[in-house]
This record gives sequence, structure tokens and C-alpha cells, in this order.
Amino acid sequence: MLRLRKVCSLPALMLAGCLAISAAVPARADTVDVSIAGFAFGPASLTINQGQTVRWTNNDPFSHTTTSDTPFWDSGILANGQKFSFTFNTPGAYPYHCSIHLTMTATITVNPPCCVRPGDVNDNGSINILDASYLINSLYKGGPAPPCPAQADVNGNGATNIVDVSALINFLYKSGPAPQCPA
Ligand SMILES: [Ca+2]
Ligand SMILES: [Ca+2]
Ligand SMILES: [Cu+2]
Repeated sequence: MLRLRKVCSLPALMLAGCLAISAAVPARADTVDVSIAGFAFGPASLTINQGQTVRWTNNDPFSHTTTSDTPFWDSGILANGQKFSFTFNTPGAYPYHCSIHLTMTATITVNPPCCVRPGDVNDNGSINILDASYLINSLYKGGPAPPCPAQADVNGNGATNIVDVSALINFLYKSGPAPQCPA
């Protein structure tokens, strides 16, 4: 109930000219880096979204490879400073290793595409007032970024800001249009 009251003060905020304020929600980068150092992949356990690219960089003075256990990718030998990238287009778990040092192992987990539930800002499976408060928190109070940024772009216009908070409240309480994924 407390949360509800908090959010209901929002129209007042907006009347005060807050509509003009827009804060960028950090989008997930398309490329995620993995460092090869100290005879280990870091992070050894990495979760990404479908469509993201992993870029390995060999930061060791020794050569290594990044080689999937099942034949998806094989960098070949990477000398110090060399990089290798691979784009993951299919969800699943991808264990991999260094073919020179077989004890070097790691796994990449690829999540299904984001924006399965537009409006589910906190990505917990349901869409309700908590999502509006999560978004306000994220936009204005240094709260965590939405786990799936696309689901926070409630009106699907490509930007995430106070308008999305009001679109969500509109949908929840005033039969406004259903949240949609950005095109
Ligand atoms: Ca939710
Ligand atoms: Ca938006
Ligand atoms: Cu190695």
C-alpha cells in the first residue's frame, strides 16, 4: 500500500514538468568481454542474451584457445593480446575449454530473447505496480537497471523514461493500451 501511494503521487511529479526529464537506462551491450588470464576464463560462468556476442581476449603471456565442447566455435591459437568473437543466436548452455590447457573450462549460458513480457520491468513474471516502482527507482533513485531493458520501454518507442511509467500505470489502472516490446 505504501508503494501504491508513492506511485500515485506521480501525476503531480509530471505536472511539475518532469515529463521533460528522461534518463537513459543502460542497455545491455551487444558485446560481452571475457578475459583469458592466469590460465582461466573470466568470468568462468557467464550469462548473456540471445544475439549477444562474446569477445575473448587473451591477456596471458601464453597462448590459449576458446573452444566449445560441442563443435560451435574454435578460436584456434590466440597469442597474447589476440581476440576472438562469437555471436550466440540460440539459447542454451555452452561449456567450453582451452584446447591447449584442458583444465581451463568455462560455460556460457544464453538466455532466450528479451522482452517476453513487455511491462514486466523487474522481470519477475507478473506485471503490476511493483514494476512501475522498479522503473521509478531505476530512473530517479539509482536503483538497478531493469534486467531486460526492452521490457521497461513500456510504450515500445525505443526510449525508456517517465512516459513509460505513466504508460504502465495507465495500463494497470485506467485500461490504457497494453505494454508492447520495442520494434
Ligand atoms: Ca514484474
Ligand atoms: Ca518508452
Ligand atoms: Cu590455455
